[in-house]
Amino acid sequence: MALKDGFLWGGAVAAHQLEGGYDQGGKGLSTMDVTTSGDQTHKRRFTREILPGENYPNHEAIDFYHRYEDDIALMAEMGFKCFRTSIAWSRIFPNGDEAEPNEEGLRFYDRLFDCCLEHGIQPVVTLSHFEIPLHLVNEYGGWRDRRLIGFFVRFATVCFERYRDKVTYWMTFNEINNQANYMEDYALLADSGIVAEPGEDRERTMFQAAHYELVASAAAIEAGRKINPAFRLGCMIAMCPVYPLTCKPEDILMAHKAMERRYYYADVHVNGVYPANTLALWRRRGFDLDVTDEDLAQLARGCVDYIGFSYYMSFAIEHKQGNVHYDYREDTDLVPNPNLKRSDWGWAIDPIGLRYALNWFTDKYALPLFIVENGFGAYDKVEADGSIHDPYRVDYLRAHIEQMKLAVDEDGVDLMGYTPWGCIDLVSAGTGQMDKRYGFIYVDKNDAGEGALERSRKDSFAWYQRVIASNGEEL
Ligand code: P53
Repeated sequence: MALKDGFLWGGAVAAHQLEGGYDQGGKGLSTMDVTTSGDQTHKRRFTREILPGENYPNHEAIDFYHRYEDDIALMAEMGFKCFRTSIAWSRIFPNGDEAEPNEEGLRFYDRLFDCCLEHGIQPVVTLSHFEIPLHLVNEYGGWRDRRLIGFFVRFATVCFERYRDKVTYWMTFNEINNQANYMEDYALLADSGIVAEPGEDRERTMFQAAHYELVASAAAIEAGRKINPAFRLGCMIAMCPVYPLTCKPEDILMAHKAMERRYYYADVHVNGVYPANTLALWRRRGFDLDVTDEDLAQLARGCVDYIGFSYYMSFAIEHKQGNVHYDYREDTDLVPNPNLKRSDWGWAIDPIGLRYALNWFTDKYALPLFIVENGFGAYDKVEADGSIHDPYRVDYLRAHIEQMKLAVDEDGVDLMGYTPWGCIDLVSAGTGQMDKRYGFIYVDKNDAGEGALERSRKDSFAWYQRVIASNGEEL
């Protein structure tokens, strides 16, 4: 038996990608409520307000807000032990900066978590998953502003106190390192609510915002521990290992530098201090960041208990001539890995990369790990009889679970659980599409927003049910 008893099999989603009900229950607007849909060739756009004639896929999403009871029953049918979702900050604090929370928003998550627990499903909760109250962007410029630390800690504390006896597993910021790709507008916006100004030094902006987030995360963790010492408080890292394209020393060092840039956030979460490489980079750039002694003390008091991470793909990089400082530039220096196939969205399929990632985290941090996202975004076809055959999804997940088991069995990785992403079809974060599907449960809705929102079981549903029932033995 590779996996321990009590292994947390389940699935993962995020509030804005499935709830809908964007203006229900006293909810305020969130950044994702004013972000349009896109597709493979068109980027999503942040419009700052709701404009007529635009398609905002998160307004309705899959209407989980009204249908969660039936959806959780389907997850229970698959045998889920846990269900990872996020709390929409703007349901609890509609503007983000109020003194008192919105009771109706709190009650929604009471009902949702109670429903999970009645089915024997543990909620696993991310506090900030790619959205913040829109007011915090318009009034404060998002995480550019130090005052967001206080607002976030208040939000986290309210959630910890309210759901003290319902939720054990928490994560502070989803894929906090996604913004390492700061040249992509979406990366800055999703994580930090930052709209970059023309000509601004985006790298500096990113490091400053990420610093405030890391301090806020540490302060929340310190508060959470006092509220319930049994809480398990983690971070969440987007793990895309960066491989050297060749064994040229320049490429090896380039890949190493890329890994430092993508994962310094984990160093801070785990060790409570900035690594030397990041401090050296700030010095070299001449960044005079707002980092106080009290901040540094706070970081050290709020280290995580475990590392949650997503894994979809690996990257490859080569050292380009003239890049004397081995700076990581995700938009220009990544290259296709000739050894790997890609999804329809260009994501390299690399199951062994998951084993590599599990080993890398374990060797570097020696903490329990939780794979809180993994999955295959694909187009699905509904047959005339309503069935959906998705062997490509099963192939992807099987290959990754095999590698995950090897990491536990042969490499000694301490793994808490596995929650594939988008266990029910939902709105894609990157493109805003519905037709980029990850689910075991199909949702009848397409990119144009058409469909009756009915749910049905794909072939992968019964497959995953068997996987869970056999604790990963029957793949
Ligand atoms: P979508 C990029 C790279 C890796 C993970 O992504 C990413 C992204 C952002 O697009 O995000 C995570 O929906 C994220 C989820 C997201 C999921 O991966 O673009 O935590 O919110 O939906 C899949 O296909």
